[in-house]
Amino acid sequence: MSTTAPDRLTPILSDIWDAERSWKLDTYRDHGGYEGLAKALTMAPADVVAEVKDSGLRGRGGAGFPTGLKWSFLPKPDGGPRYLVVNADESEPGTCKDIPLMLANPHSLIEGVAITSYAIGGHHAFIYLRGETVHVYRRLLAAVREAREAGLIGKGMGPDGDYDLEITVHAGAGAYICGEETALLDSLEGLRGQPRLKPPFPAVAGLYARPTVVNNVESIASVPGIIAHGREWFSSMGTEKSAGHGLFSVSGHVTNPGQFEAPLGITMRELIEMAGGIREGHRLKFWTPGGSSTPILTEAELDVPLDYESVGAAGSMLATRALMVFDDTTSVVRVIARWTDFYAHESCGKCTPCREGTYWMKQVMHRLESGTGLQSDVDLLLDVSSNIAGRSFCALGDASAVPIQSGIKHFRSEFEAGTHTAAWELFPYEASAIF
Ligand code: L3W
Ligand code: SF4
Repeated sequence: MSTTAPDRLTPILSDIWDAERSWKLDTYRDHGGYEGLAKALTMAPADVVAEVKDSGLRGRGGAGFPTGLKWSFLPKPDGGPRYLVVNADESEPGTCKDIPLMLANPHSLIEGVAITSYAIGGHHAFIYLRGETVHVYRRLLAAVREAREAGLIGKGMGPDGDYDLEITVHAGAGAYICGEETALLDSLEGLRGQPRLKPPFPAVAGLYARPTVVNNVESIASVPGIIAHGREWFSSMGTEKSAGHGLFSVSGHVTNPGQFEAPLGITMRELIEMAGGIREGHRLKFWTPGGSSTPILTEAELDVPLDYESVGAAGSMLATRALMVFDDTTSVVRVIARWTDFYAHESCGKCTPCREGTYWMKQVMHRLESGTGLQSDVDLLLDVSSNIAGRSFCALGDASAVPIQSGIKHFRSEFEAGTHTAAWELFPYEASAIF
């Protein structure tokens, strides 16, 4: 983690990341780890839910949905199982916060899993991990074993020894769509990972059709601090509607890319400064607030507070705070062509607008990138993308349209520079009438 400009940093999740063997139970406990769980187990589960709800914590996986509110959607206990599933399938281009968190301090997640499971009345929790990250898988398995051997999870937890919790770490096969919560649940059940129709939401019918809470890694790892220090402590950071602290992942053309943990509402200008500035001799061209799925922003938005409301008002989304920085050497068309390749590759194929549309946008982007696009291609991209957005089965389709639409909005001339006039475009006839 970067250590510059400490006055604007709030190293809470990342406080021990630089400590020796930070991933070990002893290190975590030396820094107050598992105190939140001990406290939670003395509270009524409903009070734990209320504490998280009142803290203002919002989901850190992209949508920003209020975490405690989601927990409170679970129906009343009926004697059957209910589950917590942690979405650790971090795959969004530019998003790189959950994997470092799980590597550097897996126990902060495990403690959060134990508190959350207790709060919702679950006795079996799953951590669904991106398949390619074998090193993270091993680290989580070792940490779960450590916690179990120390009696922190397993049978007979709490002062009265009447609470049991099992944690299963599951490695997926590496598909971006499995980060969509219902595709994740299908994958976890052993099915092909494709989104389900919502409603019912997982809170009502999730894993094995039972009530299930699905939360992002960072959301769950934020819970122990809230319980240990209280709702006011958490809500005193950030803004009124976007409370607390979060990991801001600054990557790309800055001098010192990295993770910067700060209150929500910090600005991109401050973060770029903390990251050592734009690399020497260059100027900022554009940036993303939350990975490739969020509309790009430019220098004009550098002072926008990075909270859900302000970034939304500026025409984008805070999402996962994957702040990718691009300087004046960048070809916008090339970047967006790579992102479009990504969406075309990761489209699960379930619905036609996304399956076919991402394929066609990819073809057109490649033409523009190689300078062989048609004059009509820029408008064709806008047409295809507008037939995907809002007409697809899940957010992946909408996301694939975002970079193209916002790229053309800001840098249309660069797209047009990739075109030339083809012979048939000179004639007002249908191509089929000519050939
Ligand atoms: C019960 C209701 N539950 C909503 C729950 C719902 C879900 C949460 C938010 O996508 C976004 C996406 C990406 N009763 C409910 C209810 N819920 N109404 O609230 O739901 P939703 O559908 O708005 O979001 P989501 O499916 O969680 C997340 C965007 O984030 N994104 C992030 C990508 C990040 C990664 C990664 O690598 N970590 O993939 C970037 O832009 O596009 O819009 O739990 O069940 N009435
Ligand atoms: Fe699959 Fe794309 Fe349709 Fe989502 S929008 S269901 S990823 S084809």
